[in-house]
Amino acid sequence: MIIVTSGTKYTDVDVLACATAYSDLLNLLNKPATAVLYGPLNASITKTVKSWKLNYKSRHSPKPKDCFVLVDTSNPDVFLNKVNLDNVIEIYDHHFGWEKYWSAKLGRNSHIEHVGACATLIWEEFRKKKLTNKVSKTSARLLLTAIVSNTLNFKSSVTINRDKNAYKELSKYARLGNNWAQKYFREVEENVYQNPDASLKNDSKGLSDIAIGQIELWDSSKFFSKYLPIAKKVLTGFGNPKWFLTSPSISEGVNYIYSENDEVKFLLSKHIGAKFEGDIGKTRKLWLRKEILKVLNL
Ligand SMILES: [Mn+2]
Repeated sequence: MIIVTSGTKYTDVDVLACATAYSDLLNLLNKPATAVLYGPLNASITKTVKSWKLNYKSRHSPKPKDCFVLVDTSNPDVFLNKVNLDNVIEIYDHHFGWEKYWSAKLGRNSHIEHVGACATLIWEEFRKKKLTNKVSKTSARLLLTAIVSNTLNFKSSVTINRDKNAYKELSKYARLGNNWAQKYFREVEENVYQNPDASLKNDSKGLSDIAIGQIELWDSSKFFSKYLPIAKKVLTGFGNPKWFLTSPSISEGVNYIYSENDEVKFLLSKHIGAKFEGDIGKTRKLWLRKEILKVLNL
């Protein structure tokens, strides 16, 4: 049996899409496979996504003969004791840092590439095997949604044409309609508002120089009019006077920033062109946190 799996900490929509669609593809090729996802589902897996016919296991006791395919992550530490690294036969990922480790281990079966969503790599495998017209509706829907989610609806600069092409082809099989991206991000937003504290905590980083909170929303203006006290509480909790909240507002293609520290405001004005009125700033394009960290040299 081939187990298609990912990290054990949490399962996001890209992980879910890649694991289920790739195990479908292996089964189409007469290689018995199953998706196994140990981590709990996070806010990116919305109620509509859950209503599709999802086909994965959340538990599995690996047998010595099981082989593994890893998706959407490549750091060997995140598989805990669930994966025998010597029995890994293939990996697909779009994160950086472990390319050499995997290419030494797997050679051409290591597929770590700089695309917006790992789902794009999995769809390209359907294309290579000439099985695009055999994709299940659920797998097509999951892969398409993962691309929309990971690229922030194509507005993030990690997006490349390969993501757009995959999306275009998948939309024929997914049949989700033109408004799906908006509907999907609204649902993610509902999940965030049900538990803003936890959502913020799960997406904040206390670096030695600065604490940074991030919250990705379809329309951040609503969050900014209501939830700043919660954000302040979470971010001051890192014990550093230098903190800011960045919130990509996907529908507008800009970020809202919140900071009460003049030095931080100055840096963000200078490096990402944020225009501040009081403690609230706004950028002119959409910035991922990892891009902000890069320009700030953090
Ligand atoms: Mn991903």
